[in-house]
Amino acid sequence: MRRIRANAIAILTVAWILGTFYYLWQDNKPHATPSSVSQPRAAGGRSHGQRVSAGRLEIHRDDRTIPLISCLSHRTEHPGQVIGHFDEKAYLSRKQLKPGEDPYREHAFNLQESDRLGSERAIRDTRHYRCASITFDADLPPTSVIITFHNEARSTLLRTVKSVLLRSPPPLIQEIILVDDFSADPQDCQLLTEIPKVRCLRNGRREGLIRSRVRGANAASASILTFLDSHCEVNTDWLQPMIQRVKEDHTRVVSPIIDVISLDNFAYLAASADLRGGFDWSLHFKWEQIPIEQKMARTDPTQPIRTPVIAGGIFVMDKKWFNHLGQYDTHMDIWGGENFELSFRVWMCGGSLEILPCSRVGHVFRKRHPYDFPEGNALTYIKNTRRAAEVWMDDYKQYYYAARPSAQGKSFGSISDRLALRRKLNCNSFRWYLENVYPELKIPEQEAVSSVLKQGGLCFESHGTDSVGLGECKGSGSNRPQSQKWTLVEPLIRQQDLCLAITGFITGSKVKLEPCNQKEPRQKWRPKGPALQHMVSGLCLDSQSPAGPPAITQCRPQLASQSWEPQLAT
Ligand code: UD2
Ligand code: MN
Repeated sequence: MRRIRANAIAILTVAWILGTFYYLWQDNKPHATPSSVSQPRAAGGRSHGQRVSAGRLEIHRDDRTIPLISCLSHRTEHPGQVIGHFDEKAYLSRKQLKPGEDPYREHAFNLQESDRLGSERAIRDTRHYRCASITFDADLPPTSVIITFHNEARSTLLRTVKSVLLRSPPPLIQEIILVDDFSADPQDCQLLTEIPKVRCLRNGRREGLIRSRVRGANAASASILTFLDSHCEVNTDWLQPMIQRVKEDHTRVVSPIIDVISLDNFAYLAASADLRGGFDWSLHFKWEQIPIEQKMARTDPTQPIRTPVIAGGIFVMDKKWFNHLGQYDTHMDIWGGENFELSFRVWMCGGSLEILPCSRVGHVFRKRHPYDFPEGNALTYIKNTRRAAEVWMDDYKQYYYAARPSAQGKSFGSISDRLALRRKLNCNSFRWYLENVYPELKIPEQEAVSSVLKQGGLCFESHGTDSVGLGECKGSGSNRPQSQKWTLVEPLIRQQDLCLAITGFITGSKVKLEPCNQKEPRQKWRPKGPALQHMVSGLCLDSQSPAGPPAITQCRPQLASQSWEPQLAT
């Protein structure tokens, strides 16, 4: 009896050991392929498929199951629901590159590569790792996405639209408004309306991107506007940071970091996170490093970057604020300059511009325009930037004209409605903008040519650090002493850092040298024939007599004592 019991225990022990081994062996078998994941197995309710769908997970399997779930939810939930049953193959196949055709000709990027990529490729999440842990309000408002285009390639346009639908939380996308700016084929736009949320507006004639965007904005039904170019790919969680910032303060106009999609092979490349938008006096946009003091102060790489201007194509703005600030200058044509006009207006009229490092959008930057400009590229850019300069830059527009002499005399239409807008909005001056937003933009040093101021055979000269008088002319060219070299850059008569100033505003007041200050009324002069007139008192520089100390007296330019003949000193 005892023997039978011992045998039974031994058999049970062996069975238990064998059972355990079998169990572990089953568990270590390679995973089923995703296609077999949904096929439940009967035994013991331990099918992989049931684990995923019913969520009955065993702790020691978690690390393997979680990526499977996220992959599944991405693959099966998203495309079907947000893209619908759009016949993508048919859409793309109607516009294929013909054998031997130059793939760059029509769009100024490699169309062959773009077509080959498909519309749903994965791209690298280029954000700083800390961005992934930022949370957003649960009740962010939805946005209308506005994409204007003229003869865009179908594959890039479709990828732009699909990336928006696939990489945005669906409730945040109210609609995608495509504004077809009179492209050759109306179907490029029209066919895309089969995709849920996509609307298409077609211009009856070519309007340019500025008026097209205004049309899109007017048609938008959401309270927040999001503008995109037609050859973009938005990246992970691109939208929430922008909507969050605008929700917190409707006067903020925000843009993402714009990553680079190679125009040759369509590789998605991360852009530097230390850049902001800047420009030179010719109103040429450029990316520039954040000023060093600001860089040092940035302890949190997820924080917004204040930017003097935006690149122009990709930004989010409250719709009411867009309308309140006067939308865009709709007398600007085709392309260019509207980003300066918008940027100056936003800053000068009470808003701000930011780049948000936790929002990333890729864009195909091109080297040339693939489309025509009915009035010519250069003239259009000049017209648009001239309008921006004339309306917003006050006296500083002189530096724009100095940097772009060809702009003078070119027509730019009437700006009275924009000037009225500026008055109505009670905007700050351009000087305020330079001092508060873009102090790094330096006022150009005007060509400083040094001259001698001759009177009779004598030369106007400095004595010591502050007094002046007439003296025998000495040397010539580079041998001439510094004390006899003057630079006349209106309104200053300058010798190095010292400037000629009057000591009183009445006739007979003596003149002297003092540290230059452009704003000091006592230092302001202008030429009046051969004489030099003090601008505020209206009196003229007079040597009185060769021996007497110079002073200001009533202007009589015919007097020898008031006649100064500037001659080049070098
Ligand atoms: C940049 C901006 C662009 C715009 C421009 C200055 C980015 C990424 N891009 O130039 O949005 O602010 O600077 O004006 O910041 N388009 C039309 N009608 C036209 C011409 C163009 O709808 O007559 C469309 C075009 O298809 C594209 C968008 O406007 O979707 C911008 O044109 P672009 O891509 O040639 O400009 P880009 O990126 O060189
Ligand atoms: Mn573009």
